[in-house]
Amino acid sequence: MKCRACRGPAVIDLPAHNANFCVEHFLAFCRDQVSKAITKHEMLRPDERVLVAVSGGKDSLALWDLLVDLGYQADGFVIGLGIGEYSDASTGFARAYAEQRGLTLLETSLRDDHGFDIPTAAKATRRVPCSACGLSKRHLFDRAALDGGYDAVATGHNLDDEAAVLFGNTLRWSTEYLARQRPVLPARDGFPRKIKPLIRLGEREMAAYCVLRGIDYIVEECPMAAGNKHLRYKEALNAIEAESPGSKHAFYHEFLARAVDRFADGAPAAGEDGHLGACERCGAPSTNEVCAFCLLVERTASAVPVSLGETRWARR
Ligand code: Q46
Ligand code: ZN
Ligand code: ZN
Repeated sequence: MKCRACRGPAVIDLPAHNANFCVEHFLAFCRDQVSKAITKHEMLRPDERVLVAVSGGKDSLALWDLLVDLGYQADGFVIGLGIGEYSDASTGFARAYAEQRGLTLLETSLRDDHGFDIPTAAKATRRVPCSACGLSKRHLFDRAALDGGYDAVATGHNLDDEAAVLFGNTLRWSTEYLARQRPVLPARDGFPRKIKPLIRLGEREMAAYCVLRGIDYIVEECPMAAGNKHLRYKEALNAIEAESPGSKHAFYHEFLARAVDRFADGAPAAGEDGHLGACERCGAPSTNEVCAFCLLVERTASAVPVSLGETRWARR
């Protein structure tokens, strides 16, 4: 197996790209893919500041590493979700990475700063944990970006993630979600710009990138992800990809090139589905007097804290 660029011994094969690479050229390939995504979708200008949503997993740490390597002013932000040891370990990996590289990591803890954690929120709201978790992350990342004067929030969603979400949205023809499934959401009405620079790289590439760059990350999946439909969609897409390399890339990127605009009519523009004002408690943009995050804080304030093992979501 020889590297496509230098003909030296290759360490990784990428069937979707019909290529093998040595360490040096694989890392260059990853940088190139991120650079292409940023330029093509006008995600970030060289002088802009970006806040990376860091989880301690391979994707967000690789993203942070790649953005810094490409010369962007990128700081990290991690949220302690309170999902047992998983959260403690995740935050630990984020801190260790930032420390080793001398980078700035902003932190908040749901339990210490907002009075609840995800297992308690899941029980109190009687909804899947990912619902309170996603809501909290969106709210806190937006707030941190605006407070810190960042131009954009970058998330580590990779090609596998985006293709799985697209698969789910297509199975149900969720036209509103299809219209919004873009790699860049422009800043509007008090929300910062959101960007996904890893859309040209898959999970396997991100894991290899971390190993080759010496980045330690949390390997375990979130213990509350059981029942998450996207895991099944990923398995289905992996089976197709194994038979037909490049399918995931074509599925998602051809959707962006040829289809996403066709759904634009079905998507309500900002504020169209209700007047967008400011939450009376925290000032965040909201269609109601009190935003969904402040309602969650209120709802969980009186809840008895539960540990991860007490919830029906924990994998055993
Ligand atoms: S949303 Fe759900 Fe993740 Fe939150 S509860 Fe875990 S699996 S961490 S990306
Ligand atoms: Zn090479
Ligand atoms: Zn609020």
